[in-house]
Amino acid sequence: MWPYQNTGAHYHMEIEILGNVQRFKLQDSILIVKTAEAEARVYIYSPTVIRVNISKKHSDTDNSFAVIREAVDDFEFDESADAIEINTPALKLSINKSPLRFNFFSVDGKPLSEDDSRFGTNWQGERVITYRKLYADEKFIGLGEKAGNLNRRGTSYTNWNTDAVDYNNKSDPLYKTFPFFIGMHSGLTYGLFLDNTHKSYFDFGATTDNEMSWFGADGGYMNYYFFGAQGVAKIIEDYTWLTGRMEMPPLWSLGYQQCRWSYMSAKEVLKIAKTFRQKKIPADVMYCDIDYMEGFKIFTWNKTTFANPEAMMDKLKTMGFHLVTIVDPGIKIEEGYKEYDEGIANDYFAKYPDGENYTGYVWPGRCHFPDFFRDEVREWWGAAFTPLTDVGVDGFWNDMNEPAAWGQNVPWMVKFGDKYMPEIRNAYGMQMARATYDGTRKILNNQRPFVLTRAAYAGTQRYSAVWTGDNTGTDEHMLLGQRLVNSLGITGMSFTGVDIGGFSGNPTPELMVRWNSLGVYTPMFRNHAIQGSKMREPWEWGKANEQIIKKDIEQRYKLLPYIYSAFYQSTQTGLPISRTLAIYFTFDEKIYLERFQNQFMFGDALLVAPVESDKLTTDVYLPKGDWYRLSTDEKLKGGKIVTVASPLTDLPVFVKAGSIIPMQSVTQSSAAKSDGILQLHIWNGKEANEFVYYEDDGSSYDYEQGAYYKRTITFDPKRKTVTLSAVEGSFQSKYHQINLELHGFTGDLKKRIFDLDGGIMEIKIG
Ligand code: MIG
Repeated sequence: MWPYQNTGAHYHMEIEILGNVQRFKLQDSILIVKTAEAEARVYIYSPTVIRVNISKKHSDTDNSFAVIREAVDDFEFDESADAIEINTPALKLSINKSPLRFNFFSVDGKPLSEDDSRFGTNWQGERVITYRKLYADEKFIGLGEKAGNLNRRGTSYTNWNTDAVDYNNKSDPLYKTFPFFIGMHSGLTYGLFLDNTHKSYFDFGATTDNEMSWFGADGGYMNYYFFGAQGVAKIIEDYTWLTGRMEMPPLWSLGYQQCRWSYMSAKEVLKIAKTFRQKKIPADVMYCDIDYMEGFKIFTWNKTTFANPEAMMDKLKTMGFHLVTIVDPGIKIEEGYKEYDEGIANDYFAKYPDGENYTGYVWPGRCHFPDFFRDEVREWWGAAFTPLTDVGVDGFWNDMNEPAAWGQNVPWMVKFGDKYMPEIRNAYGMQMARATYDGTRKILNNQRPFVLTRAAYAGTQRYSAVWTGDNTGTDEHMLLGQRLVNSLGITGMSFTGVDIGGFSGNPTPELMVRWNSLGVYTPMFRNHAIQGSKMREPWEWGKANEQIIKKDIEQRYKLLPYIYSAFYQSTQTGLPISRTLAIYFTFDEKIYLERFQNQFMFGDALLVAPVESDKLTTDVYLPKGDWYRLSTDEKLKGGKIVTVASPLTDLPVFVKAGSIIPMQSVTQSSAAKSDGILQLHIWNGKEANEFVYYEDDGSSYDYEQGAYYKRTITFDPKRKTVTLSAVEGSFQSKYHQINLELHGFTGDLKKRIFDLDGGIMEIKIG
């Protein structure tokens, strides 16, 4: 029937293309459709989320690392001669019977995404691919941490978590796997999440003469969730509804973080921390990279250079610092080393088929690798953090978890849980982060751990922040890093960062200054560098540059109330902190142009234009609307390209007219005593606007019991009022007054300082 069937398949494997529907039935709210070669199962998750699962042979174990929701248990469809039709209030799936094809439409019948009618879903051996029709004006965004342009049209990608040391703007794959993208065409949007941890492929019209896009994996099921909501933000909301959202991070982790491979002794860590305080450069976090350990053995301290970690931690705490320590998965093979002995005794390591433990070579030497796919192993790992937590460490940096051993390749025959490496590699880092998060959360007893991971799979936002691995100290990498952060945000990863300054190489002083100014507007603001590179701390760049960097870091601390509220918003809606303009200006062609594609919104109000360190004047595209330059209050009309000054002292940052930004006075750490005044900034605009202000103790889980402080702040230009709704929640704000700062208004306020109380407050501003 198919002319392609016997014509020399590439791997001498026959191509099996989904043929005609033979029969179908509804069983337990799952529509099961059979053809000669396969069966498809269709599930409804919500009016805008439908799942299609196609397999040659379905098994009833249906495990996902990513998905935390279940299908609804009510399902209706209509049948016609040619098709089975599923209509939800928001989406229509038309299942073509001969041959079996899946075509999605908006409720009013406009095509959102359709199978290529010729090839649909097919197999070559175990490799399963779905070919889709490509629309003339179709653009694609997503896949998380992927190099290249914002618009992924014309490119193809592979997901295979890799220690991508020295990557560049063409490298693929990198460290993480997020098989979720958003397609946009004809004024319509849709999303698609291929929940499959095998090596997977996405081709956005790169190889098919602009006729088809395609995606698939080396094994497993063609298992995708289709999102039909209109609007990129809505699709992100649905995707994070399905795969989970981050929880409130510890406030301290939003402060400035100073890292290096490595600060070599407790003395050095303390010296750096002290220098921040002496120079009055705000900071919250110090890091210990691998050299704090004894022979790189995880969960140990070096007996000479970190002889008394408790004393070090006490001093750090007195100075208002938190410490994050690195952990790698590789457990050194050495009798007498606790984790090795326990892992052997309890059989916790990944195995060869003959039952021997897999051995790879990493920093400690020969290592075994915990099998994080088993509950008991994750529990053991999570409980092993006490040598760190007992002395007061509350941040845990998970590195090398692609997993990376020297030489990279873990043999395909190595078994994790009941699966072999090719099937689960992409989820290993996520399971390590999960074990770390669950375990340390338990140990820390109601305090929030901070977890940071390099490798990840869809859903990792529930456990951990991520950083983009080993970048390089160049302008190009600064801009690429911003795109990675923006793209990670599309796939639920809101808490993200890059190595400010670049991991490899030595940035110029100008780049270091510029990159720090961009770090202010990065969800995680962390400075990190490779061993052997020049020191990177803010005072290493000359007096004048130190002052600029200091001011930038101070700006970060002023913005913390705004940033913390943006994180709260992300816990509620999945919207990231750093938002590609494609979220708001989806069908504005200009935002996809290479020279503007790095621009992003930081929270609801700020548009940030990253710019190279040697460009002191730059073009910025301001989308429709009115904008103000943050530093000068200069008003600019949007919907056009503007040329603006971009000196190293003033990164181009713009405020959307009508915005509300709560700020605070500079403090030296996020926990330092506040002056008690919330600086409430409002920029004039024509339209009413709202901001949800959120605060809690910043460190515990008491907010889950209602110990938070939340109020909606409204600016109404017609009525000329600023209103604070009554306080929700039982937490006492650390601010007892607001200082109203108006921008772009005429006339002066008679009174600017207002005492805060819990009731509705209405302030007349004109
Ligand atoms: O083989 O721990 O990406 O941030 O400093 C290198 C040393 C291992 C790679 C991480 C980097 C970290 C480094 N690690």
